[in-house]
Amino acid sequence: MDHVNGDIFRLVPQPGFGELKPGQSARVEFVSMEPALNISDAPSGWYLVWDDNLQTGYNIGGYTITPIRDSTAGYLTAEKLFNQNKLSRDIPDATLPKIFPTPASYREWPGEFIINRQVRIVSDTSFLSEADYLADELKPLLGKKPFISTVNSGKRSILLQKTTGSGSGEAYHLTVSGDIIRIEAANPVGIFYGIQSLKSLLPPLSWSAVHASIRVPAVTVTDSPRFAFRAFMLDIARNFQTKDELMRVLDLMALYKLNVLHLHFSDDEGWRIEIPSLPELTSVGARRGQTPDSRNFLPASFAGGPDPDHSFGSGYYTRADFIEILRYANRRHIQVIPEIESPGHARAAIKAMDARYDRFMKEGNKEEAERYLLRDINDQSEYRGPQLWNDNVICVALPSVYRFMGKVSDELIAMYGEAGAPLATIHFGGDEVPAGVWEKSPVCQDLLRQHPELQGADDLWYYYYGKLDSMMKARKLYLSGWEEVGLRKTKLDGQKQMIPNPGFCNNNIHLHVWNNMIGWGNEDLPYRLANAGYKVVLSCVSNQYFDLSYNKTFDEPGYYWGGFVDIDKPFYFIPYDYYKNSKEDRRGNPVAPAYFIGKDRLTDYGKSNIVGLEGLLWSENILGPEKLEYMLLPKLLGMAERAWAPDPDWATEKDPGKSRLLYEQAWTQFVNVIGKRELPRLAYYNNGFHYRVPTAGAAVVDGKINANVQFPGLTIRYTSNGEEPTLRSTLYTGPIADKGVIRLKVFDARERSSRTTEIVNK
Ligand code: TNX
Repeated sequence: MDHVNGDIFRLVPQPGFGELKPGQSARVEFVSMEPALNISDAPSGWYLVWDDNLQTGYNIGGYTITPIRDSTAGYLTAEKLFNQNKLSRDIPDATLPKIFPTPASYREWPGEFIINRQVRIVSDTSFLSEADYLADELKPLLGKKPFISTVNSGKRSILLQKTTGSGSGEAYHLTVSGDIIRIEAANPVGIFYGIQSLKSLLPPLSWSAVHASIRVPAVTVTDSPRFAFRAFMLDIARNFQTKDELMRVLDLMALYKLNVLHLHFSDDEGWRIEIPSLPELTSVGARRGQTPDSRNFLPASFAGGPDPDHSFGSGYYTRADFIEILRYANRRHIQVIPEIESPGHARAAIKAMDARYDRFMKEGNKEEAERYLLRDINDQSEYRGPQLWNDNVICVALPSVYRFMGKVSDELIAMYGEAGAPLATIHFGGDEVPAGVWEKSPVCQDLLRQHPELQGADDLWYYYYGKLDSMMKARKLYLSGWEEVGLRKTKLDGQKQMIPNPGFCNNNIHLHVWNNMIGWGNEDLPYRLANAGYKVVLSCVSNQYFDLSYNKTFDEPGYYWGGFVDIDKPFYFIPYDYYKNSKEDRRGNPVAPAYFIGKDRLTDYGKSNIVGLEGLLWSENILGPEKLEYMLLPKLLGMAERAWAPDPDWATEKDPGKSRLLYEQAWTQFVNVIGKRELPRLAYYNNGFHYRVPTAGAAVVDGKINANVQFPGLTIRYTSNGEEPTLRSTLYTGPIADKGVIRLKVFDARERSSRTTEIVNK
């Protein structure tokens, strides 16, 4: 077995292997570099390549993965889950607020407004775009798009009114009474959020069919968000998502009042936006399949298989698609931040520009060939990044690199212009550049000689980001990147150390800081950077990485290098003091509060530099839209609550005992809202989202099986005859006396179900 590159490995028969006849088998054993824990650790995407034709791969059909039964792995058992779920008490529906995320101020009154087909939308002229959006949103519920008018004819209507005076940016006021629905705001965006709250107020099953009338409870709501920057990052590079799926994500973001889509559209394994003047970016960079040399397309990473025409690894948005996406986002008051990941994690762009180079060299046009080249062809440097590529870092000493970045930036800027969508920043990555790069590149060595102030290859980093910063400023944009953009490598007592780089700290650079890994020593990095003057978007791996597996179960997919992330992690995150609520390390072991003694805390000045929160979904394991929705939902709702709702009392309460009680109350309310209002809504909204239905917790108590679920409102069904539970199986209403193997499944409003829980009652 050997490593090819990146995540690609191969098994090669050695002399003496002989021949495999139909029906025969061979056994291959190997020891992996890391322990395996869940299904995502298994090798995947197997196919066959014959030595005499490396250009073609053959799918070898299905395979099975046998679960690991390791009692020492600390898996989440039915009993452990049962104990966790005890905090999810079922509380009366009437006590639940009917708007989510929690508004700043909310009151319910007796009475209701009936929305029916006669309802009109009466809008101030400055809110006609929002009025049209609201009418479109109501259409599937009523079977007809409501009539929009700018004159109030006294009929039963939904009013969109402009407040006089200085309403703050995104604030709105919503009143529902027996005869009127009124949304007031100073700005279109406020009206837009008032509309989301109105949708939230509708009975959750309103989206399941066309209704003659829909009852809206009487309320008064005054609301505005806690953070101005409420972001979701989606990686469409590792695996692609279609335009339709991206639009579904935008709808979801709008519903939960998120306003920034950070689009990670380029990485080692893909480039997903067409740049017409650089066609290889997508003709080579947006396709994956069997290839020995990445000349025509990229390798078959992440289980994509050998055929570039049938792979979740292939696909891109045409220029027209992307403009359409930007318009769609803009109508929902969502800004899209494009990310050109560089100088590392840039293999797709590098290989695409190599292909362009080859094309022009064949024509004998060396000058044009070199115009956008991203690597020094004489570079002998040896390196391997965390994702095991040895050829994925751009050479920052080449002028052609800046020409490329400028070119792509200008093309993107033009697309935003055509879409009429705002663009304030471009994110230039900065992630994971391994040691060893640039060291044996003649071009880099020349540059270092010309710039004596740069003391070695490490310092080329500042050179690169300094130039990008100026490039952005010249285009009236600010620079965004991962935390490395604001870090300086140095040493303390001979040990490697990263400090906030004083050189760039007051340049309005926005850092999306992910590394607060508990146990790696940089737990306080987001706070140190904010204290030093960098604008910080909290993107913490500990709580906000949605691609991390929900929990430690063999069948639960996803990475877990940064811990396990279920909906509680983003929900209990305390943005200004997350040490206070860090409950476990990345292995799921408890951490004591004392662990954080000596770590830098966020100063008031630092606080003013925290721009907001970001949830992130990396897509190495996301093969297709259903997998995306499974990892995203319902975790996204925990993060949406934290980004929009006021700072909760349990976060600020100093007394640990009181804080815990307050938290448990808040959690109970939250899980009831999710289970009884948001999941039923999402089961049908936009034809339904494929959120994860949690598995049942179960334990033997006094000789009977007791069962429970994370979200009250979902139902549990079981069998005691060994069969898989179905919709016809017995509904769980209380302890089960049956003996033997009990199998339980959780069902949602649309009758989708969870994986099965098995427990024995002896
Ligand atoms: C780390 S955190 C990455 C990504 C991976 C992700 C998987 C960061 C900026 N980089 O390249 O996709 O982990 O969880």
